[in-house]
Amino acid sequence: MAEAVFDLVVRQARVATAADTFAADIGVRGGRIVAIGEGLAAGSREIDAAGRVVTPGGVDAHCHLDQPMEGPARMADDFLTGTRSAACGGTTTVIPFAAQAKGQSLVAAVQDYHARAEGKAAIDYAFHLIVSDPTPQVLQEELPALIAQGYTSFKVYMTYDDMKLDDGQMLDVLDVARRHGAMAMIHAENADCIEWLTKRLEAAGRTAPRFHAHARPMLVEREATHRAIALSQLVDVPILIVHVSGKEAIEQIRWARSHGLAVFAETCPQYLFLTAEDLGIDDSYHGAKCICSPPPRDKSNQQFIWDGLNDGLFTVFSSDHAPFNYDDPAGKKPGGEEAAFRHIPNGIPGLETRLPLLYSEGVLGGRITLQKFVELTATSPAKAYGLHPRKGTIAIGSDADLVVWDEHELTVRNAQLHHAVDYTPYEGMQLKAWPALTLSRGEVVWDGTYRGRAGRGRFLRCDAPSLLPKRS
Ligand code: DUC
Ligand code: ZN
Ligand code: ZN
Repeated sequence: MAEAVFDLVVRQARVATAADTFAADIGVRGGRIVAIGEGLAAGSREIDAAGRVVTPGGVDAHCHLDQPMEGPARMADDFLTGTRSAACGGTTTVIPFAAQAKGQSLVAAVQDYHARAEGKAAIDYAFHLIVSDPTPQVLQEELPALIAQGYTSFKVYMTYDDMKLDDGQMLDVLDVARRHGAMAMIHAENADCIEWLTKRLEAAGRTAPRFHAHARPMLVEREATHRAIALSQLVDVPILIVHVSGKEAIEQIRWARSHGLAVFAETCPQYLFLTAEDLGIDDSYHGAKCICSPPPRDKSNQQFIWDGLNDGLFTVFSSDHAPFNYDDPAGKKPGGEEAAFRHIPNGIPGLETRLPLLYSEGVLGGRITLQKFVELTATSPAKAYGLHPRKGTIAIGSDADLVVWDEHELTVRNAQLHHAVDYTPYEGMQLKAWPALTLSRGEVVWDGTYRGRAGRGRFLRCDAPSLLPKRS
């Protein structure tokens, strides 16, 4: 038997990157890709990928895990169950949020979040920050210091009472992003419009889950998207608008791009595969399962999202996994009761289904190319948040984070998923593919059975986002 040259060789893969598809063996040593070629020498371990597409492991750049919440709400997934679920769906890097509570120091929020991840994460992880209280201390000291330490992206909210910033505060934090080379992510919905509509709906007794979508129509997202663009233009800094839901917000982003502004955008599976009808066509409470913000729109908007994925409008495709149990006083039934939509925690699970949904309906459904799939789910998110080329691609020197795909018919069943949430919004959906294998730094973490281990995931310090202009 020939002496092993590699720790692992993945043989005869149809390797897909954001640029190409080609047949090759992949040689792995020390958790990294060290050779790509034909007829590589033997590995201590060999995986036969003949005829199989092999993509980079997914980078889910927008998910919420064990994020401290106001009131009774508690996220169902911590770092253990969330990263386990991610691995089983082909994702090998997650970027959840270290969220500053108002009155809290940003550094304390980061320390607390590290404690939540440590010993639990099964795949590698970085943190975005959420800035909810931009005090002078945060703006002048904490945020610049954290950016320099590898937390190079942060999210700001234009809605949610416990998170939202006014326009002046937005300008202040955007200015920090510009001066220190961070990526600013913006949740764009107009808080005052939402509150005004919510009160009117409540006064009319319209409090069933489906009215969540009535309280957050496209207009409120469109207005806030335009305002975010204007604020970024004033400061002269790139921004990334997260969870874009449909046509009118897309039009604002196209307008910005046509004026030469660096406005990036993200969308999520819920805007391709759910509609407002999933929040209920009558007053049934089950619609609470699909309450997220912005809400899913109508069928016609789904096509605008597909078009935006295809033509470069969107840079990133993330899950916005925000896991709350349905039948749970800490979840979608606050205090154990069916509640008015205002009180239902926003968010749906999606870490494990993100890649299979897009691969099945996008790639195998003939809507996007395999290259586009890799770009949106791995390469561009890694570039947007300073993790490329370590993550997000198949190249010499990159971590051996790989997915071997199995194209077969299957039905999504929550019972077969690995998160800790008691439902999936995609229950019963027919898919055409699922990862046969997920490798994280060369270790098999999913082969039809979860093989990961709590605590094997490593914290990743992010470099300056490579999508941003270089700073001199
Ligand atoms: N909306 C958010 O902004 N964050 C988490 C989940 C959601 O629906
Ligand atoms: Zn958001
Ligand atoms: Zn989110």
